[in-house]
Amino acid sequence: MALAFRVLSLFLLVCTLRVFSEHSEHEHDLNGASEDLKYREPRYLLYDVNPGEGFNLRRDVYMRIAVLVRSLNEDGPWTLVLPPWSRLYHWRSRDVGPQERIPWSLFFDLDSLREFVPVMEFHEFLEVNKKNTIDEVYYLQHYKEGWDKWEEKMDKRPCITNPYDWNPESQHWYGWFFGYNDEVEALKMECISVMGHAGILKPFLLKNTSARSVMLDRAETVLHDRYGDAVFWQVRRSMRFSKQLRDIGDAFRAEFLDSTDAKDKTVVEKSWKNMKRKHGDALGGPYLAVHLRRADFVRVREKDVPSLKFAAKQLKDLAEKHSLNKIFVATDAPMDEYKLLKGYIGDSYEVFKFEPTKQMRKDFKDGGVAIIDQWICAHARLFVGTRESTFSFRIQDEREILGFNPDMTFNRLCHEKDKKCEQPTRWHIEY
Ligand code: GFB
Repeated sequence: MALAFRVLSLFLLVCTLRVFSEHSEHEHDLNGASEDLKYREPRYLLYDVNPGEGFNLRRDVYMRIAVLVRSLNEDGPWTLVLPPWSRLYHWRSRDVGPQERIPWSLFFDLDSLREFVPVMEFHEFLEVNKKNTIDEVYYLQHYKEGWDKWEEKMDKRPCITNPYDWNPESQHWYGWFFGYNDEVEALKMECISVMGHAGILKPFLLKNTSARSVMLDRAETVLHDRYGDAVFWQVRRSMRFSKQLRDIGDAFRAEFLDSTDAKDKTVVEKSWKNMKRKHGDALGGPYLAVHLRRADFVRVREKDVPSLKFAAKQLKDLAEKHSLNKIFVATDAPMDEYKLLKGYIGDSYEVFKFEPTKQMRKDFKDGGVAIIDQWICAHARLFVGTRESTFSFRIQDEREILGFNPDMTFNRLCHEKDKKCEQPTRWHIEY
């Protein structure tokens, strides 16, 4: 048993190093590393995010942690364990089967992620680990006393709130663990107050613990090391959607929107590393795409969400200005609201919405359908989003990667009372 575990560990380590040594954008080269470093057993970094956070902020937290794990690999082999998607607040469809323990491979291309950093699914980690325990969990929190001056610091502190429970029988901690709460426990759990960037955790992980598997809970507490720099964009570029979802989006574009990559100048290279587009390289399909965030936004961001009538007016004005007669609508609005919007737009424009088959909804769940909407928006000639929605932000990044003219990307709908109607910040891609 022990021998089998060591052989499997060595195999994983070799895979990890292979992925790493193929990494041309990587500054560090493990081929030149000492023998000692090459044959050290891999360590595993797991993380989770505040349960209330949505899908697209979670994608952003992945980026922060992926940069940390890449940096940890300068010292020895670490693998990032991807947190399964379970019970997200917005994923409420009841007729699609359970929306729990969803692996990342349903939504993302893991080979592409691995071109930035070694990753594995949580179920793979459990197989390799051979036991259903995580060695150490650190629950990140802010400082109880608040702060009056920004400084990078972290300290072990008593927990302000603690969602983990001590199990006196097993002498372990139990908690949510991405919906694996019946199966997985932790050997140790402590709270850390932290103010700073993700990189602040590196010395702690290297010097203050030698645990094989370490989990950082509430990982959104730490910030991006450098927001918007070339490394930020490398990890963002590596986050390609799974091919099956892209294919569905592409088929919809071709059938209804007269949009193909060859015509639209949006052909992607096999590896994101070989794709360095300039602004204006991409043309996009002959349609205007809108991300119209409604649902809870109508309530919590009332000042940013226009009435359906005013949204329709803005869309018609933009479509006319850019001579586009097809409008694609991505929205989380209920069907009756969508129909109202379509009515307000009128017959002068063809209005489309992606309507998945029953089977697609079962196979890809709410998350997959949302990604298909994002993919179709990313390929439009002109995109207009919703203020402060991370869903819209991720479409904007995708369009930066494809090489659109920023004027055709950084646009948003405005509330009728918002006379200034300030447009989104332009976060441009860096190579
Ligand atoms: O992605 P997300 O974090 O963006 O959350 P925000 C919105 C979720 O709603 C998505 C669904 O993950 C989708 O499941 N959704 C939104 C959509 N727009 C669309 C769409 O056009 N098409 C489809 N198919 N689905 C934040 C939340 O949302 O809003 C926070 O993360 C909080 O938890 C805040 O609720 C108010 O950044 O827009």
